[in-house]
Amino acid sequence: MRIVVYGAGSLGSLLGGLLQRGGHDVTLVGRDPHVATVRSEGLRVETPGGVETVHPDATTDGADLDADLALVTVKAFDTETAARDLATGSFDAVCSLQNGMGNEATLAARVDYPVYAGTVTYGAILHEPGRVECTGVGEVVVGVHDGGTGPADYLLERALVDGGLVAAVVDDMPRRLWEKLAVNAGINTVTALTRSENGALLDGVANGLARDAARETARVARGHDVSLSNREAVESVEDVAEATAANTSSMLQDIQSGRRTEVDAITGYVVDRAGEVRDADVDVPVCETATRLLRAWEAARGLR
Ligand code: KPL
Repeated sequence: MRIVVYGAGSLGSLLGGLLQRGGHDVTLVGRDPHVATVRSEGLRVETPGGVETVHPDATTDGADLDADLALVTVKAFDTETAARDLATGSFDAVCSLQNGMGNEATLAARVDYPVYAGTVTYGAILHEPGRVECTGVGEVVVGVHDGGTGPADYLLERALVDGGLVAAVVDDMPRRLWEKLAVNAGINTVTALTRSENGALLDGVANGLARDAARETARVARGHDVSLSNREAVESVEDVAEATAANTSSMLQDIQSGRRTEVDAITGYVVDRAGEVRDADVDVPVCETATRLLRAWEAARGLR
């Protein structure tokens, strides 16, 4: 199958590399010098099972591409650019595998292909151009954004499962997206603010903060009629922190590289949606404080 992975950061490079290794024809869309290195030397993929160099296509130009499937792995704030590019190409389906909420709506507003949503709990680090490491084998869960089944279910399942990923197509995507949001609110935010690896959240003060952020997210989800209990949200945070204990979360990688973070699409989104819940007392103090701290960090560096 021909698969475009639009966004060759840590996660996109890992998924693209694994799918190429699994027998698909992958094209990575990203930036130089990573793209130039992948073109000239290939992509070295380091997993707990071994190291392999694969040779996907790679390009810095995401317009006019043609494939069976496009997987979108750019940062949430770059989704609009991805949507414009993908609208000029030809695909049977497009699937957002990004952090944060609302990315599918941005894609669906531009492209004519069926748009799917997905969550990923693999840990990945792009150590240098052309070298990506899998720091935690998680899973990829995809489905129709609003729930139920869709025309490309089979295509997605074949692409991901045949490509060797731990993956499933599900029919309860809204709940899955909120659960992943709770994971990102707990893990990404707290690891970014405490400058720690995911595993550091398994105990101590950081654990309490991550649990509180997850509980707040679950409460807001329920305020929007999504059935996610506090316990389920907290368990997901702890399960993912354990499975990706050695990983540097994507938000901490952003902070370490002086890049803009996905705060607006994660805890910023939780805070916004909390404000919309009527007839209920939904306080989100941890998400609110974390959002203000991260935005202040970005503002001080001219990133917003
Ligand atoms: O989504 C992630 C991220 O870092 O963005 C997790 C799954 C929490 C892995 O770190």
